[in-house]
Amino acid sequence: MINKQLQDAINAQINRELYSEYLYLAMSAWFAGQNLDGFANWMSVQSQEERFHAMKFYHYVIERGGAVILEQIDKPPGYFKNPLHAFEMTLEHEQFITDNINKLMDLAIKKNDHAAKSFLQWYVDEQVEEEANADKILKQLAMVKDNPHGVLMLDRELATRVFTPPVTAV
Ligand code: OFO
Repeated sequence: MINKQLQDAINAQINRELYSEYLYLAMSAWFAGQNLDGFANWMSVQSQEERFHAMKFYHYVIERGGAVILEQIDKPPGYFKNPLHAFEMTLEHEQFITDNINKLMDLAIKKNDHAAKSFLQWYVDEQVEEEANADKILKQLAMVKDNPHGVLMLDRELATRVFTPPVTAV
């Protein structure tokens, strides 16, 4: 049975993951409106990953005999100054998520919940990748600045991203 405090903290994280899904979907829509379909694809895949993150928590709470409580999801921004701005926000958001995953891990350690620690380790590792992915594209965008040729080249590359659910799926 999951500890109530841990259950509540995971429910709050489910909400953050669902907000992440919503945020990246909003970014995908914005990029599509800019005719940057590769960026839109990347954000759409990112959005699907976030749903996966939320559902992995969701199933875990149920499996541990807890209750999933869904809360209202905040409205994401619908406008971004340029691609660089969207990726600055993405990296900042992922750093915020990492911070919250670390807090969840701190709580699992405090409660001496070994199962939760093992489960949360997947997210700790995943966040390294989440931040690195956003940071890489942000740095590439900073390199090309407003050069349309560079932005279009990057757009082609981001068009190749596909969603592959991790094999460790709960
Ligand atoms: Fe779920 O990792 Fe991004 O937000």
